[in-house]
Amino acid sequence: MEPNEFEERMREGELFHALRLLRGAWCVLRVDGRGFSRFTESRYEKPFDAKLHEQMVRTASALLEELQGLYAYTESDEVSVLFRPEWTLFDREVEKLVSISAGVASAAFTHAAGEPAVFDSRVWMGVDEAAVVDYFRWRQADAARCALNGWCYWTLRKEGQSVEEAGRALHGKSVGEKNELLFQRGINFNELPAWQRRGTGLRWERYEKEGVDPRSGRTVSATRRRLHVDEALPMKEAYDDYVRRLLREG
Ligand SMILES: Nc1nc2c(ncn2[C@@H]2O[C@H](COP(=O)(O)OP(=O)(O)OP(=O)(O)O)[C@@H](O)[C@H]2O)c(=O)[nH]1
Ligand SMILES: [Mg+2]
Repeated sequence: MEPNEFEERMREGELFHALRLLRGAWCVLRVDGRGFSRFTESRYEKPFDAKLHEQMVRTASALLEELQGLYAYTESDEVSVLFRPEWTLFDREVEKLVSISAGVASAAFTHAAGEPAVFDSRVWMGVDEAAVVDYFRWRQADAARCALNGWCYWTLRKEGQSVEEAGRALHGKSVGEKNELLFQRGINFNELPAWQRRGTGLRWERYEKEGVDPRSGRTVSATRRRLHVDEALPMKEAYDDYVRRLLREG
């Protein structure tokens, strides 16, 4: 067999390598901690731990910087990173993007936490700005739902209820009833830290940096950019506006 033929036959096994993100589509890479229910069990406060939150923000920062994303949103053990339709990193190869984002997240989190942890990754694509706004509204609604459930569940467990008892007590309860359950125990859900209820956003901001030009000795000003972390995101329609502004300003 010709060497070239052999090479080609072997390459045929790399069936997914040609797969690329649709040209012109907005895309989001979402990484999620693998088995974090177990990983967090003995290491972090329940339902929320500020230390885990900080480690997730550091993971989100690493992803934004490394992949040159436009915006990152983190809640619980996940991070979504948004990219523009014209983004061409790795020629939009799906295998590269999914594996490298999972690798960056796993390395950054492990470094921040000091313990090995692993993330998976997936791709979401949207046809226009409205779809991107819906995507982030969807993840924020997930954050709100999980925060309310988590607070109710762990409040009952800390009162001494078993897994089954707490599950039964919450089964079929409305959002209002869950808020009331917490309120009766002295917890006002709406006053809990915003990052727990709404998630956290990371975006680029521009700033002016002054320096001295070594040739002329004159003070000059240059525009730089740095990451800004929004720990108190708006919610619902106001969050839609926040995302829309980001897409336009970039
Ligand atoms: N203790 C603690 N747990 C947290 C915190 N934030 C997220 N988690 C836990 O992380 C888990 C995330 O849920 P999932 O991603 O659905 O579950 P998982 O166990 O990671 O499973 P896979 O993602 O499918 O591998 C939940 O069980 C949360 O309770 C936190 O601040 N403190
Ligand atoms: Mg997970």
